[in-house]
Amino acid sequence: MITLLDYGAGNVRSVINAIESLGETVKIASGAEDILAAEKLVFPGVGAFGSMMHILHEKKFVEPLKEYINSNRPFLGICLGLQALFEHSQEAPHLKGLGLIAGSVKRFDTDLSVPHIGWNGLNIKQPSRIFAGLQGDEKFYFVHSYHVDVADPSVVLTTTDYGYEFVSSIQKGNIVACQFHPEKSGRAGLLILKNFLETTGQAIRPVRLSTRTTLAKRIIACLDVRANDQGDLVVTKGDQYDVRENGDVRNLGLPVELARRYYQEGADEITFLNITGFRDFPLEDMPMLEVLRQTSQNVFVPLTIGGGIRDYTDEHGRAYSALEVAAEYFRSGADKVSIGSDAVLIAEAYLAEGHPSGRSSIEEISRVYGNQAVVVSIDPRRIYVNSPQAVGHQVIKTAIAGPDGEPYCWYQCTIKGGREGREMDAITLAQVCEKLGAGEILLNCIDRDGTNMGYDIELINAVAAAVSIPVIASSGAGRVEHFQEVFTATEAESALAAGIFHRREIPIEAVKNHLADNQVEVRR
Ligand code: 1PR
Repeated sequence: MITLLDYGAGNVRSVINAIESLGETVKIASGAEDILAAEKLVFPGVGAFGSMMHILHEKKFVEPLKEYINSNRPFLGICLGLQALFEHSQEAPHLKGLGLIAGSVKRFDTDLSVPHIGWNGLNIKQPSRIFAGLQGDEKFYFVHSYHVDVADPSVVLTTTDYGYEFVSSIQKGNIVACQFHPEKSGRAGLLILKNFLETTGQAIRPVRLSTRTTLAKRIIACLDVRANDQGDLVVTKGDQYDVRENGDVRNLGLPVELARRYYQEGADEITFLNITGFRDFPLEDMPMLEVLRQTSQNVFVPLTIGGGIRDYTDEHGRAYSALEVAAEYFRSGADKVSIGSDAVLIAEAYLAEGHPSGRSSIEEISRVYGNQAVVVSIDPRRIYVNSPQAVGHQVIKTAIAGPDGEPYCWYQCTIKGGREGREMDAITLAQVCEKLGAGEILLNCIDRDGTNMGYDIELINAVAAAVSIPVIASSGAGRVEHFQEVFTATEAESALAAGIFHRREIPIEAVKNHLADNQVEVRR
């Protein structure tokens, strides 16, 4: 029996699913007695250090946790579950950590994008039984803006490189804690979890040891989902956002099945976009939640869900906050939520007021679950102009001239799935959303969507240059060379595609082989 500490973190469902997939049963600790009686304790956490410590005190978990950990029984801390063991954190300087490991938690100080999101390796510093079966060159999934700074090097189990070398896991007696997410790191992650759950086994040092690790570029499979005219939930795909063929909604398969296939084919992340979410209300739209629950039971890479996330009042006059919607998605197995139309409206209000409201969905969800859990999905289209002064928006000089030879363009944001253009440009939107707490930008392009013409490199460069959070390139992938182009001609950390995967034109493996053959770091 595994006891799991659930203080309301975003990834609890994923950890439970992963442990259950290994044949173990999980008991959620409801009070001090459950912690003190535990045989093995897992402490998963994702989000903000401050709200975590507040909840641990509110639930009177702090003293029993210290007592349990000091009893040297098996303990596994994940992400914030690692950071909590330290004395304090720059993320909440006024609050103390558990102080069981000497040292503190620091924000990444690098020119690279923060949060550090994606698949990175481990420099192994000492033998451990959690490494049984690993080669040593596997990559694991990280999503964090802060890392631990250890006072006593003897507890360092692994380090990882991201701008500089940081401690990515520690081991002290039966205590193991890691910054990365084994529950979301595919087969390699499940192996680490399995090794922790088994109390026997030798401490080993894998054969393929690295001295330096590299963050891989991510290949993301995207499933645009909606109900077809018969009311069935299907994966569809638009051509420049038009999903109808001969009047019918294109049906490219079932969401849970396709997600499973892409996981097995090596997708680094999977994104579900409920493309008619703006019409209905997610918490009434149970099928989408069910898709997430089923998928997260056997897909162990990060899941993002988007569509309809906003404050909402239902027909009974019951008001729901976007935070409630996001909470339901996280409880159902999502690791990140994606906000589309609502982000444009929030940014418009921000620019009109000149200051944040503090109550927007982006601010509220990032405050509770951490900014790494909030993706903003942008649906722009090109508007050509003859000079930068022609409009009051951020304009770029383009090498792809307009229909009348216009040498400039701006990227108009749209809402409601491209149906309504707004007086907002994509660069400004990304900048405002980063300020409000978004952790990543999903940068689609209506002009390129479903065209197989390749990504809009100019758009991606313009937005990536304007923000310090990771940018996901999206729309237009048609050949393996398009992925190489986007990773060599832009700063994009990941590339998303849909049509070519749904239509089985190019397998994910072929994309990764091509990238690896061209010296682009990928997860194998
Ligand atoms: O506005 O918060 O309700 O969210 C709605 C979400 O659904 C947004 O993320 C929006 O991007 C998405 N969406 C809305 N309508 C459509 C449509 O296609 N009619 N799909 C749509 C967006 C963009 C990508 C697509 C890439 C790759 N599709 O997700 O997968 O363009 O396609 P490709 O590789 O085939 O070129 P809200």
